[in-house]
Amino acid sequence: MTRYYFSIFMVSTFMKNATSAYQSGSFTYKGNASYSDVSLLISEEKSDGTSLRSCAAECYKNLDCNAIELCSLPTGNICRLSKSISKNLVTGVGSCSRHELEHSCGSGFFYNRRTNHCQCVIDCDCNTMTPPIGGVLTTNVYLGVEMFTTNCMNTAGHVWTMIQRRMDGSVNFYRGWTEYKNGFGAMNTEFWIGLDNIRLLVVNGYTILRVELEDGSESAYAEYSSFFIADENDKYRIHVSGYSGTASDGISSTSQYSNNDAQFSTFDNDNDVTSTRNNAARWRGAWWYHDGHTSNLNGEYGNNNHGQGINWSNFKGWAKSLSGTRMMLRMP
Ligand SMILES: [Ca+2]
Repeated sequence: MTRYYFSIFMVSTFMKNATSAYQSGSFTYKGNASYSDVSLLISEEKSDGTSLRSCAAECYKNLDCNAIELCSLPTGNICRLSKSISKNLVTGVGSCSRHELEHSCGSGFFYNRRTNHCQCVIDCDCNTMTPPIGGVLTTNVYLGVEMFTTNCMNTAGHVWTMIQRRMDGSVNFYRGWTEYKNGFGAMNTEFWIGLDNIRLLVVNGYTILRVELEDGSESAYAEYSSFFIADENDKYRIHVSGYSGTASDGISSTSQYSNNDAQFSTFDNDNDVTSTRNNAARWRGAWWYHDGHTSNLNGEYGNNNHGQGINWSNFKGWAKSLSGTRMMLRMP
């Protein structure tokens, strides 16, 4: 099938924050679509005068609209605004013509006009999920060609991509470099999403970190408006700034034990500054250690020995292993 571009009208205001590639506001003809491909936002029948031009104008008013269908039925013409994006050209039943907003985000992606970001097709990252407030949904995350599974949590007014969770001690977190690089655990209990996946999120714009901590029924949080980790060549070195929250700063405080700007270490890959020992082994975890630590969220569950448990020292000190943690990222 030959693809051609069906220019509707020029748009100067709706797309002003987007790159110039979106200035034209044109639709791309995708061929006929079957109904199962469509998430209906509205279905409006007009007795006459429904045209591609007016249908496109309706779509531009709604930032959730990514495609339109113009259908000719015996009862009249119908304009459908669609949220869904087709991965491929679709041919189907009926006499509907489908037109999708033109973009340059690449195959399998669309341009989200609410966030001004390229985004994968529906239900393939946490930005497209809508867990209930305080709740969690599991999804696959596609960032380019990469894919991994994680939890999306709706908290503090945003849907976050979870990168770590402790809740019951059911998963052993005292593991080596390869497992911390690739990830381990179970989505319905405890997991570490993997340093390579965290790095993938960061380079795709997930640069706000939220840490939620639980000590029995007591909870606290820490947020960092800027979060970044380097690649494996620099041992996933961490950089955070812009702390806010109720737990006090456990990563970038002025403490001599602060973890900021440290490389990641595991018991079998010692990248800390202490020449006489491996701090991952000393603190029974895997973390960004210089020497001591002000946080140790991959420490040993239930271990209340000094510095060896799940610690956030400014919240409950070094001799209290927390009962639950969640580390989560989102885009600004
Ligand atoms: Ca060492």
